[in-house]
Amino acid sequence: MKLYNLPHSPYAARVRIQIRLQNLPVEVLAPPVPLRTDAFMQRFPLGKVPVLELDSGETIAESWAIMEYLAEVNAGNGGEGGRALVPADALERAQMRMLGRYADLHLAVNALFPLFRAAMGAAGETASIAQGLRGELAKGERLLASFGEGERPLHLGDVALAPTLLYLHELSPLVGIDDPLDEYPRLAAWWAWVNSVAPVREVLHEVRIAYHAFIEGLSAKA
Ligand SMILES: N[C@@H](CCC(=O)N[C@@H](CS)C(=O)NCC(=O)O)C(=O)O
Repeated sequence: MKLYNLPHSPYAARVRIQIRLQNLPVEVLAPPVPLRTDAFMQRFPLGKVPVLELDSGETIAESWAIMEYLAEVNAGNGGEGGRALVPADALERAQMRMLGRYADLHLAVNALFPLFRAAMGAAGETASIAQGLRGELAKGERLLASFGEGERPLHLGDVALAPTLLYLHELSPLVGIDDPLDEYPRLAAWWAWVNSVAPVREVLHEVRIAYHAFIEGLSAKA
């Protein structure tokens, strides 16, 4: 299998984390045709990265669909030495999906995208972006509290959320917030926990470096 990847993409990063955690036989490559071209759209209908290409030539887009597919076809422990990332219990699986949807439908839409637009130079109301960010982080704090105390194994929801939080750390200083998790102890403890897992920490580090290179590339062009 092949994963078409962009080094700074938080969505591709999720899948790269999973590949490493589960030790999956997936080759990570740049897209074979340039993004935002007809050729790309023809080959990959949704027009976004990441895309997983199977050995049969079928393609799967959308990071969550890719992660669930990889988890299903590697049910159990993943590749040799890998770990299961989908809980056996139905409630815990629902919580895993809630965390993933919180990352995509709440935190990204209402906090990360406005911050990205600000980073790209769009005029935006700093105070309202900061307020939106705090509101979404407060949701995450309550969501984690609703899951209860106690240790649990890492799951796909954690893998999905981690790159989003990395970007929030990178971008929140733009709106005057140096440490976005300062007032959210559960999220801060969760962040420390996921970063204690080497494949998570290593991929996040790669994304941070790639993001800085991407931004420097943009400002060199400007
Ligand atoms: N919901 C999609 C989002 C994918 C996405 O937005 N990918 C960005 C990179 S982070 C992309 O392909 N951008 C290229 C473009 O929009 O032309 C997922 O979860 O995979």
